[in-house]
Amino acid sequence: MYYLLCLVCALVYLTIPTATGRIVNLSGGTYATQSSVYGNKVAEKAVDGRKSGNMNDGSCTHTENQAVNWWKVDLGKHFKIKYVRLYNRQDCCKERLNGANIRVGNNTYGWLTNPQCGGVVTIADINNSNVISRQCTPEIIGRYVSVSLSHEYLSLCEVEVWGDDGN
Ligand SMILES: [Ca+2]
Repeated sequence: MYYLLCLVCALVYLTIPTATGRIVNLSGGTYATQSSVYGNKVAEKAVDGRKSGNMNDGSCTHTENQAVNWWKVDLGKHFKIKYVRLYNRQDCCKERLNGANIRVGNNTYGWLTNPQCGGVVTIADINNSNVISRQCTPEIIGRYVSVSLSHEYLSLCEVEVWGDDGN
């Protein structure tokens, strides 16, 4: 009888699915940096939880226009990233985000080399919505998430990084 119970227990145990973490926004309040700062529009404004697309509301980033312009967030440790959402500027110049590239990986300076999460941002994306989503297919394990753009000002009003928090 004892052995039979143990066998039942073992079968039940083996059929329980492997636990996975919650899918949450990992970027809120994390440490962000960018290639340069235009005005006082620093990188942290894209992870301050405020999503207004109006630059005058003070919750959007802005770089200078250099050859390569980038924004990067450090999640503190690596996570399995599923998708990334960019909240674009809406008061002006939203087309500047055309060609932006999202990358996820473990290389701190990987805004040109870490694996790409989805395709580059297109004009169609920009015209379709003020929030541009890119799915990482397959999911990418990484600590750093970057957005890069060549020869154009880079402005981001919020960046959400959705992934498995392991809890
Ligand atoms: Ca913001």
